[in-house]
Amino acid sequence: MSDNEHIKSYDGPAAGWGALKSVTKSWLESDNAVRNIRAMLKTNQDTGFDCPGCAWGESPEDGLVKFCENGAKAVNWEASGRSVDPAFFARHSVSDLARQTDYWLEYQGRLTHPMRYDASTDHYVETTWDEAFSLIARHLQSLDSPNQAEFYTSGRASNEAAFLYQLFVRAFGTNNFPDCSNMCHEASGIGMTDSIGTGKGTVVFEDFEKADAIFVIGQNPGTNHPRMLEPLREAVQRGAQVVCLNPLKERGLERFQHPQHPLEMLSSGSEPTSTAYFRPALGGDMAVMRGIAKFLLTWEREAKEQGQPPVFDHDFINEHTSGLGDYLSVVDATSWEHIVEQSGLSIDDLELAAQMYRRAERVIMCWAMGITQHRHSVPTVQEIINLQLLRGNIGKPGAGLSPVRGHSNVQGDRTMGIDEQPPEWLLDSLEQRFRFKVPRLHGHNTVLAIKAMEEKRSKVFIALGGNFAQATPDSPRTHEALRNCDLTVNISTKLNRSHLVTGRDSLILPCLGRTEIDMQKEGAQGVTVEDTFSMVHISYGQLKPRSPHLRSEPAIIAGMASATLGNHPIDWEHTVADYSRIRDLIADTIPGFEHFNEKLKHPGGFHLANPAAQRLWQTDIGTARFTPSVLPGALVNEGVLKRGDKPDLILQTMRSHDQYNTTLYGLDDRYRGVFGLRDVIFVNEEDIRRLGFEPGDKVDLVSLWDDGRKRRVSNFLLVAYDTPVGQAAAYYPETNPLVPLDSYGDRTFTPTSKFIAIRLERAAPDNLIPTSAVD
Ligand SMILES: Nc1nc2c(c(=O)[nH]1)N[C@H]1C(S)=C(S)[C@@H](COP(=O)(O)OP(=O)(O)OC[C@H]3O[C@@H](n4cnc5c(=O)[nH]c(N)nc54)[C@H](O)[C@@H]3O)O[C@H]1N2
Ligand SMILES: Nc1nc2c(c(=O)[nH]1)N[C@H]1C(S)=C(S)[C@@H](COP(=O)(O)OP(=O)(O)OC[C@H]3O[C@@H](n4cnc5c(=O)[nH]c(N)nc54)[C@H](O)[C@@H]3O)O[C@H]1N2
Ligand SMILES: [Mo]
Repeated sequence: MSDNEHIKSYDGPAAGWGALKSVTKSWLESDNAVRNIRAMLKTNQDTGFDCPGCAWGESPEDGLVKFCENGAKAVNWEASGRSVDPAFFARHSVSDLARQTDYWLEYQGRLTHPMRYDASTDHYVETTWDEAFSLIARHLQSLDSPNQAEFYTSGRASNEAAFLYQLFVRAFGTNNFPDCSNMCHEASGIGMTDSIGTGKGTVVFEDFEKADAIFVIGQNPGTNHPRMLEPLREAVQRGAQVVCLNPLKERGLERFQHPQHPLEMLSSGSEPTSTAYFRPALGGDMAVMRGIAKFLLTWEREAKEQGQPPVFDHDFINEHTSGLGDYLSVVDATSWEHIVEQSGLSIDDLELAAQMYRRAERVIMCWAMGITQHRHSVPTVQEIINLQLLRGNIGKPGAGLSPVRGHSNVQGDRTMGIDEQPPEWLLDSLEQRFRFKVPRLHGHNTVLAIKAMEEKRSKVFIALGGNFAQATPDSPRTHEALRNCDLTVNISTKLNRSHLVTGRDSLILPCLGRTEIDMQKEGAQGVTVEDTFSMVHISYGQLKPRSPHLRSEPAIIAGMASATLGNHPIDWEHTVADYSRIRDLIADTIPGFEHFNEKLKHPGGFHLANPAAQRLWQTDIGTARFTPSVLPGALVNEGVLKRGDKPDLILQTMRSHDQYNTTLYGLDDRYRGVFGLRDVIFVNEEDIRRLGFEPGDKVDLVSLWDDGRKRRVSNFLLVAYDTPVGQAAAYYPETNPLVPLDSYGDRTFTPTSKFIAIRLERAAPDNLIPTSAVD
């Protein structure tokens, strides 16, 4: 393909025919077409398995299978008929494999056998489960302290796997639980817990049917939570407002056609999903929220003077909140100039947004990575909450907070105790039930784990799923840190780069996916997950496992645990013979899960109570809290500014329509008009010319930071794109080498993946072929 052919505009609506075509294509091209279609029809049904895609929930009354293009891709991808078996590893050395793209690696198919790295030949060789478990036990037992091991979790792990894993790791003696959540919704958890006493969303599915306005902030549901488009569209149809805040005009938010409304598809009509679309600067959302609050305050004062009904919900504020006075003082002290400059919105736009907010009696605020992957993400989340508190928009039907989670069980994993800073009640509860001294010292998050491995303080790295080497920031540096380890272990379904960045010893432990039948000693097992609305339900795999050598995640954890700890503190093998035994342990220790096995019998599962949704505030002060944060001065890091480096652009790193995090299903990004290529940077045409380039030029992206390290990715195609001036975008994970390890959110340690100061340089002429291009 020539460069021109990679870029075409996409005029159709989101979902609709394009999505259907794409799903059909991916089904028909898959090597297991019929089996996959059958599998897909079983997703989200009572007897089927939970979609391994995103964490969006369903209405419990609605028995319909929800149709979503990207869920279909996730199922197809897992049910691949190709195999990465011992013969594959005999053909390819690790150094050979490391030269392949991420797309190629996962495309090779499912891992089938436990494999051990042999450094003398640079090949993975087949091993047995017993040998693998005793190698792990030997390494763990030889450490000077349990805190020299890191136990990573990716958010697809079921509740049963996560609970067992945390029990094993704590019985071993550490709280080193870096997890994908550290890179994801950490700010939502921290900000919400401080302000309202719970870290989870306060709404359920039905609230979307009752809201007068739904704000969608820093989120691209058309790609990442496609099933969310339906309630958004229904909201618009019944006259509610959907207000989007996003620097990019995301197709899924602009217009949407639902595949299950055939008439509409025939006419190729589509209705607008959003009724207002504001395009702030990257990192400008706190300023937007502050601007809305400032308008509300102005109108509140005017109403008071004129004897009109108040704008604020004073009954709610008096009964349920603290700190209004201090908050209003910082709102007064924040200048309009500062708000306008940082938000990137005009005063007129801010006023319009404020009017839309004020007119709605019931408002839901949804947000995702555009909010959480910034340095000031916690105060931004808290400013969203401040606004909601002003008008009593938490804990009433049709209103509330909805941090839309990513991985299908990332929320459940935290509930089960995957937490490097565990609450005391959890540790007490484990100690009481299992009678061992639990470690109290807080452990490492993702960034701290990388630093510990870099400095050789940590020597063993074990990953329950995910792709740590690619999902994390500062890639070359992180890879070096992993290579420092004595042992790296990955429990995975498919080959990825984390398997190729090995410690001195390294293991690949292949596991069942969620689509597969999980047969244990006492029968076929189901596993549970918690969705973004705190609904917990059980699901059963339907497909024959890809290989007879695969084990389930709970079985693998039990194997590692019994090799390392014997039958302490539980009989691991007996427990995993029937997962209802794991659920009994959860019922004994985690609040809300009493009678767990019983409750699962209810079709659709059960809802974990959310105290804030009932206006019960489990904060240290017993009420919800207004947080009076000052708007940050400059958003670019002080160190960069001190060095006098002026960034050409601010870069956000995001997902294409054809990927699931580091898993690339393909190289297209249909809605953004990019085909067959991922090394692209979207830049406003005015910026391209200002910087002395032409659209279609090849550039290197150089990241600006103050530690003297060089961070660069090469040969990116410059694409002229409708993005605000100064605000660029490119895909993750290719751009992770640009994210400095030390550039993370205050309190969250979440890498600032949506705010990287960069310079553009002309790419060297001798190497102009982008690394991800295919013909
Ligand atoms: N198909 C598919 N589904 C997925 C995933 C996937 O990779 N593929 N990943 C899953 C996971 S783990 C997660 S966390 C979620 C991620 O879901 P999203 O958060 O939707 O993912 P991103 O692609 O990172 O998109 C960020 C969006 O925020 C906008 N944005 C970026 N910076 C800012 C900002 O400063 N302010 C505002 N207002 N907007 C901004 C971007 O333009 C983009 O539209 O999706 C989950 N679901
Ligand atoms: N620059 C930048 N970096 C980011 C982000 C960003 O927006 N920008 N987003 C961040 C976010 S929100 C997240 S959540 C992280 C994601 O980080 P991770 O969760 O670590 O990454 P994934 O790409 O989701 O993991 C994919 C791998 O999981 C394995 N896998 C798939 N299914 C299963 C299963 O059922 N069981 C097991 N054991 N393994 C399985 C497969 O081998 C696959 O290769 O990345 C973060 N990194
Ligand atoms: Mo995520």
